Amino acid sequence: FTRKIQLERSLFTALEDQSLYLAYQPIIELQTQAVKGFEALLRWNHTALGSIPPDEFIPLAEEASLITPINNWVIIEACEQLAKWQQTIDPKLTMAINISPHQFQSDSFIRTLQHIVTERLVSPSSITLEMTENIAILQTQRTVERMHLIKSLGFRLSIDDFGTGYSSLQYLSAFPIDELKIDKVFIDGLATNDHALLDSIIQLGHNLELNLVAEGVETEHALNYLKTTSCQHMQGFIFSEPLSVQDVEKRFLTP
Ligand code: G
Ligand code: MN
Repeated sequence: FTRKIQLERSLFTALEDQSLYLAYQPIIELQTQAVKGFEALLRWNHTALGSIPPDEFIPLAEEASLITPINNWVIIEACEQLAKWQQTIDPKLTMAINISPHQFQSDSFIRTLQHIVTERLVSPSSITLEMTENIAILQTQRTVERMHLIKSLGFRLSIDDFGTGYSSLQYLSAFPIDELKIDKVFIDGLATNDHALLDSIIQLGHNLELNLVAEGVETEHALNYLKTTSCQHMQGFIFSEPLSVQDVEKRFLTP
């Protein structure tokens, strides 16, 4: 109880004191091992209590009505960071940003996207918005319309944790999406030579002409298997954990 109150109070200043920050995990092209871009991941390093997982602080932020400013900050911050790295590292770099189902339905989310476009913070075609399949559980028609609006602004759309949520495949042809991120559970299966579902998901994505990203790749074995498939990209500890801005620049900024 006291921990909860302590966390909630600190959340009010977490953006200002920079204890809330973004970590960036590289997304790699499987065949060339080249860095395609990064996924921005929200992290909180509390001054007294240390690292607080998003699962714990996101519900608190929702309760304290801080979730909207935090969500909008994440999008703007990740876009501004990408604009810098496109200038200093590689102009073709992309950024993936996680969007919650609630955030997806909010007007301030759309206004933030419009702000990025009108202020030319970065090209929207280099931004991929990731959402889980659960986004479609309710209000399918409204969801599809909203996706078309986001696409018309020029952003890319991706389904995160694919294969673990909403079980209907029907939405795949209704949604104007560009990419599937294959959930880690299907990659983990490779350890026991269990690749029937992984193969099927890759085939499905391929048939729908979607870009594919394998998530949570941790072993050489999994990496080698993926290289034999038509999956284009991967993300995982085998290449890199989520990194701080400084660590990204140490590793990828060649003087
Ligand atoms: O829901 P989403 O797929 O966006 O979550 C990504 C999370 O997975 C991040 O918190 C990230 O730190 C974690 N992650 C990224 N790569 C790996 C990995 O190779 N192994 C494990 N266990 N976790 C990972
Ligand atoms: Mn994600």
